Amino acid sequence: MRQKNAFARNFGYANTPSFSGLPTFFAQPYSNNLKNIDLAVSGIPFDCATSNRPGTRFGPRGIREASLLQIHEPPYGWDVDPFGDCKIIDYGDLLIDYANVRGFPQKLEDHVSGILKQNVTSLILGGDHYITYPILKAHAEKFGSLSLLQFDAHSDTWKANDPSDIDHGTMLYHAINDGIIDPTHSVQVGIRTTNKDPMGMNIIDAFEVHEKGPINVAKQIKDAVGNKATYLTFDIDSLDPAYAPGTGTPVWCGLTPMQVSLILRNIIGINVVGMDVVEVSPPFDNAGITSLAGAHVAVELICLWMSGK
Ligand SMILES: [Mn+2]
Repeated sequence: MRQKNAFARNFGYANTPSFSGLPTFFAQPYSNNLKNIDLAVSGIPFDCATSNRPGTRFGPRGIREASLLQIHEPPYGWDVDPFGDCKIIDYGDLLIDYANVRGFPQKLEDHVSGILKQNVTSLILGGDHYITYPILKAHAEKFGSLSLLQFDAHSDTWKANDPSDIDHGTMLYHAINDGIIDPTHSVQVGIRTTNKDPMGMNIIDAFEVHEKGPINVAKQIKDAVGNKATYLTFDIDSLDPAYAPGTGTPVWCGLTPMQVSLILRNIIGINVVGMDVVEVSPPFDNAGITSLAGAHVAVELICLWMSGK
């Protein structure tokens, strides 16, 4: 039995208002000590790989602040209570040298490897979607070839020549060629942009989600990823711009939060080994709804990860 996380249960009551204090993720302790920790949440405020409009460097801060709006009771509709039963810390942000973009990928890979080596699971708050590439490398080093479960409007597998390119639209092309993602056991959900070469990835586009419904889609996902070590990356632009306008490259006809929530709650049992939520761009947000969506997705991913343990 895990030690109860007493800190979490003091959050949101009259003596510890959610609107005061330092805005850590879900009011979890801010710590750089990974000893006996189950999950480290860290921010990667990097948006130099953005093809359209930037701003996701403010994503981790936006998600942290929005996370404090969530009720402090166990997340609704799940059979787990991560903030009561897991030891979760806010591991802070990776310090990025904005003047040394070329040095960033290795720095990020080392950051994630440092978490995984302590047998702690990593949840990353982005940042643009490029960051998933070094994160995947760190996970593949530990777990071998990975299944990728990707929620996204874009495939991010557009062909590119140079693996050292720092680009949020080609990193999965390189990751598949590297062999760190096994495309036959990977699924992209919510796609609605054209890429003639899917590179063998299983694609459930946004139209298919609307037509078939989330329960059927969940079954397809479970069949595809099986028991393989699965990395889950959630690009907030998988949601329709109505729910997530604050993102670099919005595309209409996206998923609804309810569809996402139902999909995630019906793939319990898959072997999630790492997670990220990316592309939240507060400067383009309205009323904080994209940050709010990012914070809710992050909590849902934590519940899914915990449910599969
Ligand atoms: Mn993406």
